[in-house]
Amino acid sequence: MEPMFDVAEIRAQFPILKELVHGKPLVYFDNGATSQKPRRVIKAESAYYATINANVHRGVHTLSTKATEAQEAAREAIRNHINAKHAHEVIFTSGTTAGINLAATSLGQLLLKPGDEVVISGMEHHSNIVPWQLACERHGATLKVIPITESGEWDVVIPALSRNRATPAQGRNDIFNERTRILAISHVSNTLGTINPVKQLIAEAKKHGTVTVVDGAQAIAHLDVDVQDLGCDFYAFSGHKVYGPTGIGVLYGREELLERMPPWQGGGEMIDTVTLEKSTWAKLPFKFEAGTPHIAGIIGLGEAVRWMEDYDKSAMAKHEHALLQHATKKLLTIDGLRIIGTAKEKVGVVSFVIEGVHHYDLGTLLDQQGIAVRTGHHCTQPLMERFGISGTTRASFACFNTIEEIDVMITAAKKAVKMLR
Ligand code: 7TS
Repeated sequence: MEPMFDVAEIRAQFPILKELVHGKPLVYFDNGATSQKPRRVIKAESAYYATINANVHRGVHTLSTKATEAQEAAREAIRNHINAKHAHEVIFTSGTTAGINLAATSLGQLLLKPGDEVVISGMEHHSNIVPWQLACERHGATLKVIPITESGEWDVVIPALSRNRATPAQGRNDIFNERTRILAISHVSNTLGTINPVKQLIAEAKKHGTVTVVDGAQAIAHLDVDVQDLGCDFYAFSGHKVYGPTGIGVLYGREELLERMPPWQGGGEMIDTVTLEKSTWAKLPFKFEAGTPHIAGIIGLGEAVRWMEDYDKSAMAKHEHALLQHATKKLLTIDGLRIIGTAKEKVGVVSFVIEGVHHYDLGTLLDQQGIAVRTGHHCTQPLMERFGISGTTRASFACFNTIEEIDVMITAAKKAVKMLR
């Protein structure tokens, strides 16, 4: 039997969906920027403050023990959610950006020498570009970029994929060589929605001894992420894009590499011993968690992944795919509209431009109707340059969105286009 997905039951758990915006029911299509939070997550965070607020790993007193236990239970829930081998491979950060900066700084120090190469792709978010530029600059390494096709996919030959194709792929096949130290790529593009064949590219990277870092910011809420199956060395994501709180995120790292890497930030909690001459480091994961963590955020994020685990992930993905298909079909009925990102494998993200209509104006008029979309370059300026555009209007869906909401957006967009042309 087909798994059931009751969207009304899901919607009832998100208090914000009852809000009115400009007197209209909120239609929230900006989940790529941040997703909304179910009541369970909001409650878990406030219950920490209301009942067990204390610092972790510090005191012998009861509240501190309870806070520590709640934090470590959240770490275990997240380990389970991404199928990491060990809970100490789950490092808490403030978000994807911090996770990638940690990886780039520490791996850069461990691995990069003048003349080495780091590979990223042309569809990366700025937070998976700039930290690598900084690391390359610091260590005299070169940044190499996988080009992007017209449909918004990596233009690269991956033997495991091209074997099954009728015609061989055209793209670059000179990505890896004996100097390639790090591959840093997004699992899913925030602007295009493309689901990248990360597992296959990671397998290629491994043949060259290249360390792999995956930016999972846009994948974690939509795909069944299994870090061991992907074979990646690192996987970064933000809590706030997976129905969890802001200000908290995760960097998964493979134990063997985390052990060899130098710490990123120094301070309390990350040390074993300190003298005025020299310090030694705490064991994993604490070596990478300097200072008081965002305890409430960690507990909230743990609850968010537990909440997701209560649902059939494939039914959720199916629902979101139906939203994507419906939105794509309906948007294309708007005269002069072009979708940016037409890959075969996509999550529920549609970016588009409309002839004679500026994305900012369209976004403003949609907001007047209670519809939240994002406009602009989406922190992917090199990708905008690749497509020769200044920005797009982007609708990004979550499991609580409905087909009816898409129809509301289409009607509003058609009205807006008439006004703006
Ligand atoms: N990587 C990707 C692929 C992202 O989409 C984002 C945020 C980040 C990294 C950074 O995440 P943060 O939580 O550390 O800020 N993307 C977006 C977006 O598409 N619209 O607003 C933020």
